[in-house]
Amino acid sequence: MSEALEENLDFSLIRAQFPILDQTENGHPLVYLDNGATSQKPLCVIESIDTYYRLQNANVHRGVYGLSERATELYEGARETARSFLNARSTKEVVFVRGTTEAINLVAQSWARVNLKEDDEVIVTEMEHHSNIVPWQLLREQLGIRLTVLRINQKGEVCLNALKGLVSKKTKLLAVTHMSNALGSINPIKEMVEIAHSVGAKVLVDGAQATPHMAVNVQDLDCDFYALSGHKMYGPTGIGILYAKEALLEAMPPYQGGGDMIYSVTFEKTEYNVLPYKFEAGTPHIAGAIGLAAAMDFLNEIGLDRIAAYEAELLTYATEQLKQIEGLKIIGEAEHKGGVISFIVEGIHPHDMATLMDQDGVAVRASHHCAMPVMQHFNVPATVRASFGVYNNRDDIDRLVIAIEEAKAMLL
Ligand code: 7TS
Repeated sequence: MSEALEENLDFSLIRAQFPILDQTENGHPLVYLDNGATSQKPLCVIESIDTYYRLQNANVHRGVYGLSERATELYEGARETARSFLNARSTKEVVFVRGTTEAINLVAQSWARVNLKEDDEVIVTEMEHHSNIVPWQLLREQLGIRLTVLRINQKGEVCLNALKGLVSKKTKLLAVTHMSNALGSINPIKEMVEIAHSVGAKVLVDGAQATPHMAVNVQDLDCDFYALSGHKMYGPTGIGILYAKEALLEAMPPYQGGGDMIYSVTFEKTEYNVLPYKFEAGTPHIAGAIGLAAAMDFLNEIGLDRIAAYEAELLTYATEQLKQIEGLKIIGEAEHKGGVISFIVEGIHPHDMATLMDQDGVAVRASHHCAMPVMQHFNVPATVRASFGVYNNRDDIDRLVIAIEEAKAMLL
């Protein structure tokens, strides 16, 4: 990673936005490398939530008094920020949900439940997070659909020709992650969408890992559904987005019933609200939506293309450094890869490794990363995963390397 690139990114200004990073862990300055699990929050996000609760809090879509009107404006303003961030055609296509998990379950239980029948097929890849596997298994129990797996190669990549061979008229949905949380692989979504569409199947993209690292343009991808989580992209927990094409949402039944999602209710018949409110039952996470919009503004201000270039250089540097460590094996070496390095060290269990690294102030995750089929593919019980954010730099990678070496010295 060149210093020029760090300067270009105003690195010290960005880092100063994250007060949580200015603390010590076990006597060492904290190095936070678990961004795949959740990212830290910049001051602009923290302050937007603080201001909301101090000065702007009221329920939305119901009060005629000023405070409620302003809260509604902020909430709907956040929806417009999200629409623009994803380049959706309309705010009707932007549904606020709890996160990626809820977005996928919504699609499974609303769109898929009424549009799929016995023997219809959902294809998922072998690198999916459990959030993009289990909802389809639940649907399999409910409808008797088939769940087919697109296998990955030893680098952790999907093969487009294999997908071409797999799809058929029976395929109704391809559910695929944009970027793998366990391997870092970035999938060729546009090409995969074309293949799925050629047989009339819809495509759901799990964008949980992609949105903090690269520009996403849902119209360009032409995906039918796109799911994301605020907390992985410098926003709050408990808020996320389901993007879906308007015609699909229009035809889908509500996912949950309650206040806000109705137009009128009698005991005989209920008329549902217009989009996107039909899918937002109950008081929403207003502060969360406002915080998420602040996070999107933060990403836009830096520029996602610059972030992607910066993190690509960081990944190259980290890969080179880690490859020099004897006995260390990187799991997942896709050509097109984001800022995630999963690894194992011969003779050391990943949990022991991560526990000792914490003693050095380095926070990494050791687990199956909620992607157990990926672990099975590579025949490992777990990996240690370092996942980068926009506030990480070469010094953090150097500390990562030292922590691994020290753990090795202790355990081997
Ligand atoms: N999809 C992917 C690709 C993910 O990485 C995650 C969370 C989810 C879905 C679920 O997101 P949620 O916000 O609804 O929980 N991944 C991780 C991880 O890698 N470590 O902790 C959570």
